[in-house]
Amino acid sequence: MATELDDRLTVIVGLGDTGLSCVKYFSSMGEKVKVVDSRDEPPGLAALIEAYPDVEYELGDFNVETFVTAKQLVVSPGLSIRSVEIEAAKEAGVVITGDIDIFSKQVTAPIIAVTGSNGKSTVVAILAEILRKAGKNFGLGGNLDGDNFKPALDLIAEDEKDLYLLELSSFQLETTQSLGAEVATILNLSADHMDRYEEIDDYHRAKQRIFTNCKQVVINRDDKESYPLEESDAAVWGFGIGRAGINGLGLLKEDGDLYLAYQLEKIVSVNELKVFGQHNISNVLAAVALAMAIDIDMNAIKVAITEFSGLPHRCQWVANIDGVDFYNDSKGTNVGATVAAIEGLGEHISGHIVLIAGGISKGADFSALVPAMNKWGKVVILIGQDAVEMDSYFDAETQSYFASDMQNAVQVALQHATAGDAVLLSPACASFDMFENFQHRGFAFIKSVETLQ
Ligand code: UMA
Ligand code: ADP
Repeated sequence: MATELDDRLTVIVGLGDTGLSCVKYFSSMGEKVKVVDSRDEPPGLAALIEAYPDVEYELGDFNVETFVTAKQLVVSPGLSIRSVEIEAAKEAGVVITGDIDIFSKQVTAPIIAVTGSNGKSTVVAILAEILRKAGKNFGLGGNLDGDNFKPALDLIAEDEKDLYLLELSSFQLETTQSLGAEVATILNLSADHMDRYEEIDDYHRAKQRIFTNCKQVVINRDDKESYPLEESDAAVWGFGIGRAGINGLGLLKEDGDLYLAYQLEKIVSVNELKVFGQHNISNVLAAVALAMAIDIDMNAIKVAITEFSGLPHRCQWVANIDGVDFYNDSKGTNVGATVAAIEGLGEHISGHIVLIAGGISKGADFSALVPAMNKWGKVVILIGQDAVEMDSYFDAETQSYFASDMQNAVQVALQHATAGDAVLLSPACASFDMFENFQHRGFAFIKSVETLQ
């Protein structure tokens, strides 16, 4: 009996980095694809035309017909799967998937998967250093930025790896059915992307998908929201800023010194770390737990964690001007991150913090910034689209000022700082109203600080 030919197309939704990696992957598999993007000039267009001149594309307003008649939709993380067209396709029985889902079905080597509201890139960078020191042949990809960046599907074109280390966002997890990681973690959970989710629970549920069918989990004892909601047989490792329990990483006090420890075994002294702040100790502990879960040699772990000096744009020291230190935490794009940065830096310096914040609020509730600033700060300088909304949260204990741009913000900040204080750019907001991305915002800060010298 003749079988009917399925001439429906795989439709790749989004022509950014993910979209391009999907085109590359499907083309290498001989699968016919079409690409759609709601933008008139998506960033991947020139590369698509050059490398894949035969691939069809549709730009501008989505055509629902393309969606409902597709074989499957491979949706980029920047787009909500709750959009009308994607919902319509789902109703019509079209499979909705994403790059991570495809990746996880394709590879056989173990996957280490890291998500969380904050600290993902830092933990992944520390773990990558550990794996390098241990001589592992591993692929590094997912929701990263900068030099480390590679969409997951681009890793498949490379030579075979022993294991894969993926940073995953809630957006990527939404389209992932069964990751099946060797070890998975939600580092922490606080509100973010509330412009994309109706409720914090939706965001939480998306993050929980990281645990589907995983063999081992790493939980943060200080954040119950990081625990898997579903019971499973997965082995559990814990980390937290407290005494380490069974199968746990934590802190141990001995003769007045504080040590990172596994159960009762000291690993290194906290003083030997180059990064500061409780959030970073937590990040290092998480990376060690993940490394131990896959049996990495403790010597490699020790060397890597004591050498790690932090990523750019994350509480990065920039300069000292007249006794005032300037720190770039442009990657602090939500309230939880900025609170962690204020507390970490506040404990680290002798004076007070002058905070530069603001941008696109993403529907955030900024209340948690107030006690942190009242304790560790003295002045907040607000920039960007939602500066006035942000200002309404602060009380009389923290003075606030508006600045017209980054240059103006650092000038006003310096006027209000005295020797021993620190000026901290940690916006608690997205950057797209004034900058291309958080890196561009961080570099604008660094450049503005340089003009003060
Ligand atoms: N967009 C449209 N119309 C479309 C498609 C996209 O307007 O049809 C917009 C989206 O709303 C978004 C932008 O285009 O603002 C980019 O979306 P995309 O899905 O094309 O993004 P990619 O270039 O594929 O990059 C994505 C991740 N970006 C997002 O999820 C927004 C990158 O994470 C990731 O490195 C890359 O996939 C490869 O895995 C960056 C990021 O900002 C670092 N992530 C967010 C975060 O960390 O907070 C989640
Ligand atoms: P992500 O990749 O999740 O955005 P990063 O490692 O890039 O995380 O750090 C982003 C920002 O989040 C940092 O600049 C810092 O302000 C804050 N941060 C880092 N680690 C933590 C943590 N463990 N808990 C809370 N905030 C953190």
